[in-house]
Amino acid sequence: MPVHNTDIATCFNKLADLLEIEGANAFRVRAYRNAARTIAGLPQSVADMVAEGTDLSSLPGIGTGLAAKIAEIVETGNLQLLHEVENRTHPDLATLLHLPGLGPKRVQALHDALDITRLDELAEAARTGQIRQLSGFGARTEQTILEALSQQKGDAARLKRVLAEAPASALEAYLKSIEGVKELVVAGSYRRRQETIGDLDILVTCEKASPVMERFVEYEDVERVVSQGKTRSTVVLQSGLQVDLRVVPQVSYGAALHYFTGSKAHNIAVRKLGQAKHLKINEYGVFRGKKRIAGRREQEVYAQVNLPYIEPELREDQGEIEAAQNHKLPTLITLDDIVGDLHAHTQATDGRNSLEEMAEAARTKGYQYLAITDHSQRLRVAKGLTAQQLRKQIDAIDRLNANLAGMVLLKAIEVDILEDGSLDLPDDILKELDFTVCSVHSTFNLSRRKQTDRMIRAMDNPYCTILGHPTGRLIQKREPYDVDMEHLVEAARERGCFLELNAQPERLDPPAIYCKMAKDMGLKMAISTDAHSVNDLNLMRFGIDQARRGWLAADDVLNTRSWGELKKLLKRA
Ligand code: DGT
Ligand code: CA
Ligand code: CA
Ligand code: ZN
Repeated sequence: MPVHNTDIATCFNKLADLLEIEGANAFRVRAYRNAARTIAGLPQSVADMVAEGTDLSSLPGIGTGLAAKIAEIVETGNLQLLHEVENRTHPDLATLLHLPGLGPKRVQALHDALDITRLDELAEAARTGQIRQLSGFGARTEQTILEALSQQKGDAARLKRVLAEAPASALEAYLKSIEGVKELVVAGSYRRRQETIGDLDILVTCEKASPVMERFVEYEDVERVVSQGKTRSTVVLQSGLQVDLRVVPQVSYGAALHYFTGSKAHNIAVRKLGQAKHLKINEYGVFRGKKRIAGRREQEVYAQVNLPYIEPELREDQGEIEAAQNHKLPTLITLDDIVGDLHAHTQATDGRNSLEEMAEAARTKGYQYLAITDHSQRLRVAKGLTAQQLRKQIDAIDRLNANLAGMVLLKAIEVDILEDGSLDLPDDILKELDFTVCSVHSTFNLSRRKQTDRMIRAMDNPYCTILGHPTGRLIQKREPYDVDMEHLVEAARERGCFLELNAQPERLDPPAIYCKMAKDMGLKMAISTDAHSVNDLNLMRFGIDQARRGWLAADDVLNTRSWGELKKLLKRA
């Protein structure tokens, strides 16, 4: 069975979780988490690198110790150290760690006091009111746990799209190597770039004699064959991911691609337009009576119902059909439109690289600018900068910029929005900066009115420029805080502030509907990676996916503009 980068990352994350519960050294825990992130973000397969004899310790954040552990996982499929730690802790405890409201200390406390190791035991204890009685826990924590558990149930079967990329491309390469296979596309929600996917839908065209169906179920990563037929088979991979494979004749390729890309609601709307013209539209083509009049290409399906091509990211039946009829479809932003990044950390706080390394990486990407936005003083999870330290960083950036050709580092900060809506650094240092990203990192559980007021008060500060990760959600892990987004967008626009679209694949914050709302209300957004390493600058593509699902064009996005133009936009009246 091939070892994917995500397998290695999962292994390290699990190890970090268990070590954290054990109370291991924080740097050691962080080293494993950082390694997991690095590996998950690599474009090439680590297993291939090992096979080629590449020195893994040349990767950022990977020392010789970690390199040896990676090789061990690739070669044996296991990590001895993880087994050892699992044996002395309790492997199930790690799953508890990721629930909102629970950290390593609390997980340990639940285990010690109530012998809880599993989610069902936790649910039971929460339902019977045992948790609120523990010291360090309250009724509110108990409630948070219950809500998180009920939310997890419906969600658990879905996989974050980013985690499906490696298995999807491995399977794609395998299927493409089978004789007689012509076209192949991963369709469904994966192609629509949804945040999470229920399963993979792979569409293939091939020559008649192709053994693709036989070979599909023999794929080495298949755990279970759910069904096998001539044109349609379903398997479950070792990871639990389900894959549907459909084979259609080449004349039907476009119609099938349209059908299996979905969404179902979009398909139904298009089919209705067909019915009005006495056309039948299905996965085999567009038919008038018995005669197939189109279907080779996806575009033809739309053309038959007098529509221009609609990008997969828009196919949710949320106004795209009407927009297409009225020639109002946006020209969606692409990665090539991006000329800089407005949110990045360095090792001055919780990033991994130096100013120089970040600048060099941005220059290599061809960016015109990169904003350095380290954390502000009070943030507990990171060693935030004091005003004095920030002043030093400003000087360091000025010195560096003097020697940077064709690229500029912007002086900025990710400043905390405190509970009362004030910013975590004094105005007289904020005014020295090119702009600020203002973020909520604490007190997530305020009422909707209080949370909204808090964030609006932050924007009342004339040095507030961009609201960072505006809803605070972590996909499948932490619910957004309760905030009135419409009100927030309106307030931002009135004050000359902007919203960030955070590109971290576990954030993708705000969700696409709010990107569209911001656009409709005339508010531009910054698509930012929130990079914590040079490698993270590559996360921009996930932000682009989300922006496209939010209907954004290049013009709706701040960092498609030169610094000269952007500077004018960011300046508050
Ligand atoms: P998922 O897997 O839950 O993330 O979402 P999808 O959109 O990938 O849904 P899936 O895998 O059930 O089906 C793939 C596509 O096939 C779906 O997007 C549209 C099409 N499809 C499935 N069932 C129907 C149906 O009953 N009617 C129509 N018109 N299309 C369907
Ligand atoms: Ca699917
Ligand atoms: Ca499916
Ligand atoms: Zn940040």
